[in-house]
Amino acid sequence: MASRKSVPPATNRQRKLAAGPGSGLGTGQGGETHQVAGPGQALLTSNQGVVLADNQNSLHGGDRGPTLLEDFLLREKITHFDHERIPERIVHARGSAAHGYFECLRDCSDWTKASFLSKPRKRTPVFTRFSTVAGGAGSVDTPRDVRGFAVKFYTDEGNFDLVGNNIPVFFIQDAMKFPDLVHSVKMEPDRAFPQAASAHDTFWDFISLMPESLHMIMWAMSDRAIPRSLRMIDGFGVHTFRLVNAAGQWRFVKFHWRAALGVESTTWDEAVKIAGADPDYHRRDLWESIERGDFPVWELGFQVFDQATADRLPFDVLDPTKVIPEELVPIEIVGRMVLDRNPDNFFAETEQVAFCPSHLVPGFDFSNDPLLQGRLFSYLDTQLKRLGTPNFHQLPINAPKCPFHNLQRDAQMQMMVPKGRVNYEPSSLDPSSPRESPQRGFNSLALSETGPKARLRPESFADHYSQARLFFRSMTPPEQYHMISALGFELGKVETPAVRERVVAHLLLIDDALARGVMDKLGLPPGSITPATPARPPQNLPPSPALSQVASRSGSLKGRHLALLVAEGADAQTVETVKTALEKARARVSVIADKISGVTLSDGTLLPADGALAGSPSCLFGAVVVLGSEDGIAPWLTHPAALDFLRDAWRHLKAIGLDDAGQQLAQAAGIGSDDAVVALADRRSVARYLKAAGQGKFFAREGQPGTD
Ligand code: HDD
Repeated sequence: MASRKSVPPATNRQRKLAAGPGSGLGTGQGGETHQVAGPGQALLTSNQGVVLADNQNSLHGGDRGPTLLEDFLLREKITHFDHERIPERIVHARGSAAHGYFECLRDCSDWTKASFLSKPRKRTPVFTRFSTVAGGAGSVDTPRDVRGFAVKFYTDEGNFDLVGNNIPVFFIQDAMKFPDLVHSVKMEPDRAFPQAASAHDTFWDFISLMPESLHMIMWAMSDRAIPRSLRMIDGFGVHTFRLVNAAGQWRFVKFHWRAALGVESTTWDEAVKIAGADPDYHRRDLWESIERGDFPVWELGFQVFDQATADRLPFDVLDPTKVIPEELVPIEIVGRMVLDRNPDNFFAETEQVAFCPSHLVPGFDFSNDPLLQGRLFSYLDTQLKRLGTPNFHQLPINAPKCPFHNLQRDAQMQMMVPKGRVNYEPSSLDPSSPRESPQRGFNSLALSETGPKARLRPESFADHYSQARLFFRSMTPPEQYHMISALGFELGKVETPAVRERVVAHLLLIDDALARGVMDKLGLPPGSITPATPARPPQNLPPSPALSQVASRSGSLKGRHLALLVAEGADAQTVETVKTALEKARARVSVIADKISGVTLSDGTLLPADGALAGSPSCLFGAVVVLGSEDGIAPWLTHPAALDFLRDAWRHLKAIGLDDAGQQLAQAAGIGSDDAVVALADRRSVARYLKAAGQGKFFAREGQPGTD
């Protein structure tokens, strides 16, 4: 007799869905009722609403006979499954997102008539998606890459999408080159590798022939491209946009998101190890922080300037490969974003969210940046391909939260049922039919644009080196050293010598120390490469210290994830003191023990573990503490996972707190000592450890044995 299983109990999620209308289980207009077995339990149905009697077995002709074509329930289930995947995004395929709100902090009506910026404390719902660029949807979270930072504001005047990155400039100046750039960085077309990595010939070949990319390359080779957490990245709108006020006056604007936690990065070796230890590291971190109520926050800042200021700058504000140093035009904070709710469903929300830089609301306008102008076309086009219909705006995650009405009709997957005879305008048959409003509607600025038609690159876009130099020279020495290492690593993966040399020829124009450092890594003797010939000779612009991410450090432990590695028999009082101090400083503390069941402390109590040593290497944490007892630590003194835990913490420049047993392990691991390696003897030493851990990476350790 074939087996039958009873319907399993409903999950929490199903209960939630069953609780009310609009749940997404096949609703049309005006809510629905589910077929229910009892309180809180929905019955399993087909997509046509037919209750399933058996979800375990297909329909067989006889006990061991063939499966019947008649089985419409099997066919419906399998067909739906076969169609589950939609085309992944050509870039930014790997992403993680969250809901939240934007809170206006300043009346911006002098600058813009956008209502969501008109009143302090006014809140607007947002959905924000972070992404890597080059890898596929299933790729790891920590490659060296730019991070996408896209925010959909559901304003009361329509949706406004701010589709930016965590780097304020871009590789190219004209959208015409975007497909070439993306082809070059993605896996090479014949061999389909490397995945999610720019360290290969085609990318650097393209870069070496496109000097306009060099400023962005400086950023991409900086620590910004290997962030510790998505909660610790800044965001930038990149292009110059326009703000328009109620009187029709306009000013230029650049958008900046600033992470309240400051910008924090991993080291390269750490990023590589995290990729193996937890490929979903950033996604998990974002999700878990929000679940714990530790909501990530960003401030939104505007750089507002007029045409006269733009004319005075030594570069063109329409060129997306240039920043405007905040020392020249200050950033004014206008609001803050708090992400406080995880998506209910990854596909329905994170995957189907459709951002378009063309989604503007009254109070904003575009500039003539040629990269932006190309984007205005590309995103709508890609959403049509990805989501398959011009009705993608009806998906719950994309639909405006303010009323929307128009006379656009039909098309695939039309979810609305418009009533009446009138689907045209002008019309007289239905007085309630929607009408335009010159007062409230979006008006493009009436700017006069003239000139001969031509395919051209403006002369004012010709300086490709000055801002690359400005960036390198604005970094602190450790940051400069990391850039040299990153370039050495990436170019070391390039097989074609001519490509490596062409890149170095550009670096020689940016900064001599930079070029010499990279040449040394590549084994190129000094003087062996002739500098490139620039279209326009680089200038020495004054450095902008604000560009250094070190400047953004908060010094606080809030929001950081620390590991307490505890061996058997550790002193219960010390464990309690350290754990409480870290938690009081608002760090998240994970107890790591030999076994996931926990560890028995000196007083016989069992301390539950959050992770087992084997699956919790120190690369996953911002700083570490090791506590134990003489007997308890003994097995770890020859245990690779325990020794690597400390060796890596040392190599990755982390603050390390150690009791006596921890110091024994440190000695066995052969790590050195410095101000960020703290012997935990009393409360004062715990306070010293907290301070060291709050500083993030201890760069002074770099160059010591056992570090890179
Ligand atoms: Fe783009 C996605 C950011 C230039 C074409 N882009 C995409 C996403 C972000 C950016 C964050 C992911 C959105 C999401 O989470 O769904 N892109 C940028 C920035 C750029 C930029 C900051 C330069 C300043 N992009 C750019 C150009 C083009 C595109 C010049 C084409 C001419 N971008 C796309 C796209 C994508 C995209 C192919 C892929 C998936 C999508 O749009 O929705 O249309």
